[in-house]
Amino acid sequence: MTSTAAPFPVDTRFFTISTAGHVDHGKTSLIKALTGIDPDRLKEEKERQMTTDLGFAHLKLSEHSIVGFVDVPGHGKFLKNMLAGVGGIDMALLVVAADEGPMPQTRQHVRILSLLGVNRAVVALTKIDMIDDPEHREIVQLEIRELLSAHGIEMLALVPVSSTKNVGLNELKSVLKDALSTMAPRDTKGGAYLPVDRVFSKTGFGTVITGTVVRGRLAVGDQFVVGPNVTSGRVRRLETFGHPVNEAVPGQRVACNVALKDNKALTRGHVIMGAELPATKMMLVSLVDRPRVAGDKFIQRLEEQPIRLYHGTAECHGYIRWAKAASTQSDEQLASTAIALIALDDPAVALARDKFVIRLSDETIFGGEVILREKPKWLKHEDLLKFASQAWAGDFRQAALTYVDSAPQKIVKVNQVELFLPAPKGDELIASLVAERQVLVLGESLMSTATRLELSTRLKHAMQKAFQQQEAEGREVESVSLEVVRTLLSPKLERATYQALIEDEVAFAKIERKGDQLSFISSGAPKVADAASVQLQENIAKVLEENFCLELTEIAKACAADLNKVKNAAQSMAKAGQVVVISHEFVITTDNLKTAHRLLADIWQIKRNIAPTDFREGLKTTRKYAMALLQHFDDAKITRRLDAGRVLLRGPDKV
Ligand SMILES: Nc1nc2c(ncn2[C@@H]2O[C@H](COP(=O)(O)OP(=O)(O)OP(=O)(O)O)[C@@H](O)[C@H]2O)c(=O)[nH]1
Ligand SMILES: [Mg+2]
Repeated sequence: MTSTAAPFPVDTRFFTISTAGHVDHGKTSLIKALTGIDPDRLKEEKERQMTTDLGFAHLKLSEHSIVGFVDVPGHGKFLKNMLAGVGGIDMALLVVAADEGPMPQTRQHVRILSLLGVNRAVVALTKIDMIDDPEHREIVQLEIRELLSAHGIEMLALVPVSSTKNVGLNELKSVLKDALSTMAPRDTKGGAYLPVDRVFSKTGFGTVITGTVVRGRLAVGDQFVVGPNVTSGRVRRLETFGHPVNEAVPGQRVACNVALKDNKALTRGHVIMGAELPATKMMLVSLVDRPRVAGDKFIQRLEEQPIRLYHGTAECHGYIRWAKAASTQSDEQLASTAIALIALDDPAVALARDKFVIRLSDETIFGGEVILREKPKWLKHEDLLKFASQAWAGDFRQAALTYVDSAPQKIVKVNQVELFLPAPKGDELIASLVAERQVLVLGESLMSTATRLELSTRLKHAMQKAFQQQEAEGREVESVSLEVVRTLLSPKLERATYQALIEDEVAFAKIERKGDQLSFISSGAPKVADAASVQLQENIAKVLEENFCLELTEIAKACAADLNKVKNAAQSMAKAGQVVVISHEFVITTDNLKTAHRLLADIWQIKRNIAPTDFREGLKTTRKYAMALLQHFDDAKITRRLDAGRVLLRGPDKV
C-alpha cells in the first residue's frame, strides 16, 4: 500500500479471471509464464510444489485493459479455497494437461463454475511438449468440449501451450485480450459489495483487505459496513495491482487499506458493503442439479443433513430444514430441482438471485440460488412454496402479490420486498408494479390495490362508528379523535401506515384533519334520521339504516305497509333530501349514495377504471343494487361506460 506508481489511465478496464483444473495440470506454472509473477506465495506451496491457497497475479493486455488472475488449488483437499476464488470473476481459464485430459478435479471445477453462473471459459491445453501423438490430443480436445458444453459453459477458445517450453503463450494472451474486450461493461449500480479473500496488516497503514468487487463501486473515503454483523469503517486507500486508484468497479481486484471502527479482526468470508445488507441465518433458496449417489440415483432426503454452503468467499455451516418441489414442477423435475429452506449456524450476507455451492460431503456437490435472503416469520410453509415457485420462475409481479397478501394485515414494509427482488433492479421492479397498479406504496408500506381500497372503506366505517359512539353518549360532535378511529379501524395497523393512510385520504379530499381530529368533508357525522312526524317515514328510515339500498317492494314488506303509501312516503323523504329514489324502484339514503359516489372515486383514483365487481365488493352489496346504482350514476353523468368498466366524470362534492 506504499506504492508511488503512476495511476492507470482513466479509461482502463479491469477484469478478473480464475484458473480451474485438476491438481498438477500446470495452472500455477501457466500463470507464472504468462505474467512473470509466481502466484504460489506461501513457503509451504513452494516446498510442496502444490498450490494450497489462492494466488494472485496480473497481466497488462493492452494500454487500457488489465486482467487479474486468481490461481486456485487443484487438490480436492483445498476445494474450500478454490470455491473462495471463483466468485465475481469475468471468466475462467480452464487448464487441462494434454497428457492426462479431463480428470476428476477438472470435472468438479467445471461443475462448480457452472453452478456459480460462470458461463465462459478459455481452455489452456498445457504440457503439449509431453505429447507428440496428434490423435491423443484430438481425443482430449473432444472430451473438454463435451465437458464444457454439458455444463452450459461457452468455450471461447482452446489454446495448446507449454509453460516450460514457452509455446502458445502469446497466442493465449491475444485470445484472452479478444475475449475480454468484447465483454459488456458490468453494472455498477447499487451499494458496493466486496467479498474479502485476504487480510494482512501493513506497518504504518494497518489493515489491508483484498478481493474482487462483485457489485457497485467502492471509492476512497467511502464509509462501509463489514458483514455479517462485524463492524464498520472507511476506505483509506485503494490499490489495484500496486497502483493507487480512486475507486474500484465490478470485476476489479483491489487491495483496500481500511480504517475500522473497532479493532475487530477481519478474515476471508467477510463482506465489505457500501449499503448495509442485514445478515441472515435462514434463507429460502432453489436447489439445482441435486446430487446423485452411486448408481446415478438422486439423494432423496436432503432435510436435516449437515451442509457447507459457499457463497462469495465465505464458507457457512448449516442444514437444509425443508425441501419441496416447486409447485410449477412435475415429479420428474423434482428429481433435480427443489425449493428449500436453509438454516445456517453462522449468519451470511447474500442477495436474492445470488448463486452458491453446497457440499454434503467431499464428493457430493450441488448448487442453488437465493430466492429470499431472510424468512419473515409470517410466511408460512403453504405460502412459501407458492411464493418461492413464482419468484424462482422470475414472475416477481405475482410473487410480490403472494408475499404481500400473506403478510399480517396484507401490508409489508417496502424494504421487505427488496429481500427477494434481484439487485440492483429491485427499485425499478417495485416502481413498475406500482405503475401497473398491482400494488401501491403508502408511506413505507406496500400493499395490493385491493387492500388499499378496503382500508379506505374500513376507515370510513371506523369514523362512522366513532361518531355513533359519541352520539350514543349524548354528544353531538363535528369530528372524532384520530386515535379512537385508529383503534376502531385496527389496533394492529402500524402507526406509520395509519398516518400515511390519513394523509392520503386528506390529500384526495375525502376526509378532513384538524390536529388530532378527523371529520368527513361532505356532511360531518352521517346523520341518524330525525324522528319523523309520520310513523311510516320513521319506519322506512330505520329499514334503510340497516340496508344499503332497497327496492320499494322490499321496504313495503319490511314495514308491513301498503306499497303506494310507501311510494308516497319515499317521495316526501326524497324532497326533504333524506333519500334518493332510483328508477322509481330503488331507495337509498343520501348518505349511502354519497358513500357509493366516494367509492367510485376511490376505485377510480387507484385503478383508473371502475369495474362493476370492484364497486359491488366495495359496497359489500349484491349485483342487483350495484347495477342499479351504477345506472343511476351513468344517468347523472357521474360515470360513463367504457369497455368493460366505467370512467369517472365527476367526483363527490367537497362541501
Ligand atoms: N513439461 C511440462 N511440465 C509442466 C508444464 N506446466 C507445468 N508443468 C509441471 O507440472 C507440475 C505442476 O505444475 P503446477 O503449475 O504447479 O500445477 P498446478 O495445476 O498449479 O497444481 P496445483 O496447484 O497443485 O493444482 C510442475 O512440476 C511443473 O513444472 C508444461 O507445460 N510442460
Ligand atoms: Mg498451482
